Amino acid sequence: MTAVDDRPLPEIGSPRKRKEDRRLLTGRTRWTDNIQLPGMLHLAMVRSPFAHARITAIDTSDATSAAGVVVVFTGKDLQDSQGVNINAWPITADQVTPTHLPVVVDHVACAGEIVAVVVARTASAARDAAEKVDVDYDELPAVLDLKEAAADTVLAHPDLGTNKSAFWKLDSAEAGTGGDVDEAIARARVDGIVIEREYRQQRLVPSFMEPRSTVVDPTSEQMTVWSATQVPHILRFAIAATMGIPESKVRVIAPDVGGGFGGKLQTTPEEFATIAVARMLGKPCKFTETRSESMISAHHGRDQWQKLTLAAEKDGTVTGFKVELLADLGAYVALVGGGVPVLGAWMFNSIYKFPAYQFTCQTVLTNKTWVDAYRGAGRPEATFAIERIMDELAAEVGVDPLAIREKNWIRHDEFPFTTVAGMTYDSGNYEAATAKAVELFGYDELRAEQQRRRESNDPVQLGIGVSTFTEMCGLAPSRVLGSLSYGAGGWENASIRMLATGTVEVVTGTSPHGQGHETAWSQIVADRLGVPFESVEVLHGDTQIAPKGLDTYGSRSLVVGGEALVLAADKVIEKAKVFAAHLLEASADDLEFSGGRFAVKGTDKGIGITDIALATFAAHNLPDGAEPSIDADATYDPVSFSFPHGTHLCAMEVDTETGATTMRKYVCVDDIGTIINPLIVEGQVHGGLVQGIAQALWEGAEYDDQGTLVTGSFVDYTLPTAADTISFVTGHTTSLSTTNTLGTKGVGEAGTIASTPAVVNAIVDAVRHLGVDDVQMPCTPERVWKAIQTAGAHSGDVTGAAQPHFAGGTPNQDPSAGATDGAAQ
Ligand code: MCN
Repeated sequence: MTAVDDRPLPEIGSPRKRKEDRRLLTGRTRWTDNIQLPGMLHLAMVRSPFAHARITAIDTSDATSAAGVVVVFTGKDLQDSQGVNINAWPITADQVTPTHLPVVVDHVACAGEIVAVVVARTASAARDAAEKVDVDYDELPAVLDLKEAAADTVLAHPDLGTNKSAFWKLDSAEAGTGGDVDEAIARARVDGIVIEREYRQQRLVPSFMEPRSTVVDPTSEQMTVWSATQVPHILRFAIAATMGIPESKVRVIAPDVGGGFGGKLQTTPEEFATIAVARMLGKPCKFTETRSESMISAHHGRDQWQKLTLAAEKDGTVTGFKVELLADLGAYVALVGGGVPVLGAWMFNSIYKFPAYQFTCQTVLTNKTWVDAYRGAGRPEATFAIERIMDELAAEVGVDPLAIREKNWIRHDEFPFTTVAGMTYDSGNYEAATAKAVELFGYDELRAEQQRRRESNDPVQLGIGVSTFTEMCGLAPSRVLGSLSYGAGGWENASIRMLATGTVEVVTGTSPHGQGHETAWSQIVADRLGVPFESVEVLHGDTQIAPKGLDTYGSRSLVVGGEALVLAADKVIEKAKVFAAHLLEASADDLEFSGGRFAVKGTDKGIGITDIALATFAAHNLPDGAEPSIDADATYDPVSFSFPHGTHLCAMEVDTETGATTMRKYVCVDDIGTIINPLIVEGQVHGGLVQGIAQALWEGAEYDDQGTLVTGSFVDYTLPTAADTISFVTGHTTSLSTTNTLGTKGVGEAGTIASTPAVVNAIVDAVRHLGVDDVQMPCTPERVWKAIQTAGAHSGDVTGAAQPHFAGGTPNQDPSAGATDGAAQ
């Protein structure tokens, strides 16, 4: 990549340490909960212990008279002022969407719902008094199991008459993007292979570091809301749309936010309740949740049943893939909750050339915490399903899992490629990424070790898990989102202010919460404008400072927000060129811009862009009628998504006597186009990997028969720590994206998307010869042990272990075409 001229880019690709780390690591920042305002009151939420109930009475008298308490509000008290939690993505016109009040009035649809709000002078007084609120409930039967919910025998919301919220379908024959899947399956039943499987995506809790917190100051004409959110702009919109406050009278600030992972891509009951109370009392108010509250009342992720039917020829060439999803919404349809499973519709075919495809999704309401985006949102589920079933196909055909993938994947010379789901992938090179992963992994050596262990009947068997993936990230494009009835666009905005003293102030509509945008955006601008990295300052997360923006999620910030920045920088250069020509007394056509300087071609006359900024500030000598500014603003809406891809390989040891699993080696090779900051990317990949591996091995939100979340703390919800993981080996290949000028593809979710199936495939591979063909996630030792016992099979069958694996890297395809090595460590 080069900038506007052929000057090499010193910043893009440089492993800069994050600018933001100094204040974050030394504690010199202000989290929402640190905010103290004069006269501020504190809220505590009284939450329902029951999953499904009617409220028959609430006695607030003891709580109201408790020390330090100012007032206690019930849902009835807040009825006219609290707004409503919105669903921004009704996936069908007839979607059944229960009304989601922040503080319920008489019906509780899941444990943890807010039934009253205690307001006190201190947070501890509010919490103590919350225990004194006496609520009478009539318990109702709760529907907790997804399949039972689909049967409609017990209703999560009796007044709705059904638990079924929406049915959504994508069929390649109907869409004209492929053949008829049922015909393909029928053909395969006669003279091919049909694999039928059902996989469970368990519930997960997006465990961000900083619990959610909101401070509201209603004391001036413009209300200020600080919130630990990923989406300050969406929150401002939701407040305006549902609470009747004009957007101009609301300022939302997301200060430094301690992670989100999709869990803070939400407008929450707690935010609305805090705003309503603050406005009613005319006093600043704060609410910060405890970790236990967070686990039960911040939205959960995943929770699906996936019924899959794969049709193939006897040699393993896939002829059709049918996906039937049952997706749990929980008690309400959250902000984008209905759309998350549907996002997978374009990804179940992944990197493959399937001729026929059908995806259907039934979303269902239950009496559990609502479900919404969690890192990857729709794409990890899809990748898991296809990568697990491709392994089953490989086992059935009797070839190595890599060979079955190679037989079916899109070759690098076939891009751009329109898939059977109707998505056009702009670029990619699956051969290159896989060849590199195979090399870094030492695939053949590990397969040989696996063979030895099987032959010697070693109680500790070795399994090798393969997972290839692609994903659609960079949400945008607005037109596509509109066609899916998404309630907003997907563009992003950036502006650049060239200050008189040489500082370049960048305002971005993205809202980072751990991704390092201040650093990466500085690198982009430094290269584009030829200014020092240190002189770029990035502002974000405040709707007053950055009024236009659509925030951070869906690995969209670089490919959409970063590109907006490039467009704004190019506008700055164009504007500055006019002034440069005037000041240098030259024709604009004779100027060239390089290294932050305009020079008259063939002379040593020139002027720096920061000098032009100063000249426009002074405005003493500008062309007649010129606007004295080179500042610029740009909004970018891409024509398509970006499609990162990669190959992950995982080696797991499985103790067949205890079911214990140990990770031996993990290699991932990602193709994310141009890398802006390799250090940030490394961090993103590592974090993503741990989250995906955690779904495979440890995490799962479990409810008891009463609808109580029994994994409601970190004692029971087994979030991994660094000590639970190994050192990952990462590498990169590069095929440039053609949907943005930087050639980049997103990386924020990539690690999570591919790693879950890699681990489960490795575990199953270790014990497949014992008759095991699935272990439900999380693959705890107990589950692995039971799977081995249930299979009860003989040992010594080494089917599939010694097959030739992969022709990529051999002359029939050129895996290095279009590829460059990345930083393998
Ligand atoms: N990057 C890069 N080169 C690339 C791609 C990305 O240098 N080719 C850099 C970007 O400049 C940016 C970072 O990597 O600094 C992530 O970029 P991107 O892929 O655009 O993702 P977003 O910034 O939009 O972040 C969202 C993504 C999502 S969806 C989840 S979930 C997630 C994630 O980011 N949650 C996170 N990473 C997280 N990291 C932290 N620390 N905390 C979270 O909550």
